[in-house]
Amino acid sequence: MFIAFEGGDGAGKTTQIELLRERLAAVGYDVVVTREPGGTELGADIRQVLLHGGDVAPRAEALLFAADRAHHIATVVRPALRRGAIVLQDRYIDSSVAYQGAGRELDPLEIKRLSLWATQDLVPDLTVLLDVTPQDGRRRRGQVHDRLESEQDDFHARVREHYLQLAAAEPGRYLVVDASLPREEIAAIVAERVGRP
Ligand code: T5A
Repeated sequence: MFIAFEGGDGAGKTTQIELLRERLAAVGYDVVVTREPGGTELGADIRQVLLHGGDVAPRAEALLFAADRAHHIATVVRPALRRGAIVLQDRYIDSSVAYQGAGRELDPLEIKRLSLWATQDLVPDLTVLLDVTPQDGRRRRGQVHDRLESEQDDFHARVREHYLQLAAAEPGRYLVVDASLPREEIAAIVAERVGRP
């Protein structure tokens, strides 16, 4: 089972992934927690350039996220899924569609096609979208902002809106949760949807 967690910066993805990991591991599931960008050694270098380097042109940014994804899916995620593990992944294709497609105003459909090519069409079984307002996300992140997080609230508003559109288009494959709920309440909603003990 492949579960992606998506949402604006500071939505609480890392927190929820850890709570679900604990729950699944406690009953003996093989659980792999990973993230994009940066889920591999190569990805860590790409992450550094993307989030903490200098200026990157929008199309170069889209290609670098896709390159990280291609390597990550081929070398970490597909092998884990093949051996029967549950993969919990912090960000996936929808991050590119929302941030580069809607946020940077590149064509969201082209961005999606690029990532589907990069991953040979690997689609998550479930995507958990933690819906956070730009203001709440900014407050939760505190003083530390990387290159994408430093974008203005209108950028983050476009990202949020596009995420919600993606979820509305495929309700069977998405779980949308209000990220302002208490951690344990969100965790219970996610656990119920995942449907494992
Ligand atoms: N990006 C990424 C793209 O533009 N395109 C792409 O294709 C990809 C893959 C990644 C950046 O790159 C961009 C998107 C991002 O800008 P990142 O470091 O992975 O950077 O950033 P985030 O994914 O945003 O990670 P964060 O750590 O900032 O946010 P999380 O993981 O969503 O949130 P979390 O769990 O760390 O929580 C944030 C804070 O809120 C608190 C936590 O304790 C923490 O302090 N919190 C709550 N507070 C109140 N109520 C709750 N329910 C809470 N849950 C957590």
